[in-house]
Amino acid sequence: MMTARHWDIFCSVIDNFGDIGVCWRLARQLQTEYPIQVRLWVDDLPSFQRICSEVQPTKVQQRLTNGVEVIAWSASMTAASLQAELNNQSADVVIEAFGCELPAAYVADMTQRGRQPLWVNLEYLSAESWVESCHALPSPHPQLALQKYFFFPGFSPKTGGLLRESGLRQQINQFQQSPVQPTALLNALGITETAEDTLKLCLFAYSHPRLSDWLDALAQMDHQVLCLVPAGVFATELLQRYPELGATGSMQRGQLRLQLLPFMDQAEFDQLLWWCDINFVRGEDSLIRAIWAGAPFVWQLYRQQEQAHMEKLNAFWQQYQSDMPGSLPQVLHAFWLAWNQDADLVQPWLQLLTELASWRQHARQWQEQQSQQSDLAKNLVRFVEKKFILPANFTQ
Ligand code: TRH
Repeated sequence: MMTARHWDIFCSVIDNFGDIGVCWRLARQLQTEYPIQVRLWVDDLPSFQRICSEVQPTKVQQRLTNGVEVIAWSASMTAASLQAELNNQSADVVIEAFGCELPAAYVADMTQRGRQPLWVNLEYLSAESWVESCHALPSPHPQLALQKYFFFPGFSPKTGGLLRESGLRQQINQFQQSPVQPTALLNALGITETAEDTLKLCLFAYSHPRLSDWLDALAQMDHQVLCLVPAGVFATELLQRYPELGATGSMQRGQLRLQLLPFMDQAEFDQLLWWCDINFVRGEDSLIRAIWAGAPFVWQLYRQQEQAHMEKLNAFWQQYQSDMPGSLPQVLHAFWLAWNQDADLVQPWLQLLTELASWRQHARQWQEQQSQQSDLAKNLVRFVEKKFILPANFTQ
C-alpha cells in the first residue's frame, strides 16, 4: 500500500536537455505507473516545451493530460507565491534533481510540516565504483532539522538503477518489427525511404574537430549511409562547415546523405534511436535510451574540467566491455576514445565496421542484461516506502 502519495520533483534546466529530459521521464512514469500525484517544478518552461509540446511556456501552473502537474519556479520565489502554488497540498516526497537548490521558501515550509517530507537528491549517472557505496546515504542539513538522501542511478543492483518504463522492451520490439510504425516516424520527420542496405546513423553529439575526414570516408563507403542529425550544437556546426545544407536541410555526397532533423518530441527522439543502426548519443539521458534501443551506440560525454568525463567514460567502458567477443573490445574502445578525445576517426571507424555484427549482438545482450534489473522509478518507490513507514532515523 502506497503511503507517500504526493511527490514534488524540482528540476533546474542548467544547460541542454538532459536535466529536464530525465525529470520529465521520471515524473511521467511515477504518475502513470504508481498511485502517486506528481508535481513537476521546472524553472525553464520554454525548454521543457521543446521536448514535450503540450507544455504551455507562459502558464505558471498547468496539468498535463497524463495527470502530471507542472509548476514554474525560481530560486527567489516568495513564501506567498509558494503557498499559492502549493495549494494546501504539501508533498510527502521531495526530489531535488541533480543538486538543484530548492527555493529557500520551500525549504522553510518543509520544516513547518506536521510530518517532514522525505527529501531525496537524485544524482547524475555514473558507473564509477564509489557510486555503490554512496547510494542511498543520508546527509543531515547543516542548520535545519532536515535530512536529505542521495539517490544514485547506475548500472548495478547496488545502485538506484536506470529509468525504464514498464513495457518498454515490448514497445521497442513491436516498433522494430512493425512495417507501419517506422514509416509514420519517417513521415513525421521528413525522412525519405532508404534502400534496404543503407547504414542509418543518428548523430546526436556535441562537436568534433575531425569530422570532415570522417564524413568523406562515409561518402566513399561501398553502400549508402544516411546520417540523421538532430537539432542542436552539432547540427549548427555542420551547417557552418557545409552551408549548402542550409537550403533544404539535406545534402548528398557520394554514398553519404546528411540530413538535419527538426527538434523532436521526446517520444519521437526515442523512436529514432529504435530505427537507426548506430546511435551516436551524448550526455546521460540519450545514453540510457540508446541502451534500451538495443542497437550499437557511441557515447560522447559532456566535457568536464580536469577530464573528469574521461574517468566516467572509462568506468562505464569497464562494465560495458565485459563478455565482448573477439576484437570488438579493442576496435570499439579505440573509436569511443577517438570520438571523445577529438582524435582521427577514419581508421578506427573502418576497423570498427568490420565488427558490426558482433557489436549488434553485444548491444542486444546489454539491453537484455540491463532490463533484468529493477528500474529507477521502482527502486525509488521502494526506497521511499521503507523510509516512510519506518522511523526517520532508519538507515538501510
Ligand atoms: O542534452 P544533453 O547534452 O544533456 C547533458 C547531460 O544531461 C549532462 O549530464 C549534463 O550535465 C549536460 O547536459 C549539461 O544530453 P542528454 O542527457 O542525452 O539529454 C537530451 C534530452 O533531449 C533527451 O531527453 C532527449 C531529448 N531530445 C528530444 O526530446 N528531442 C530532440 O530533438 C533532441 C535532440 C533531444
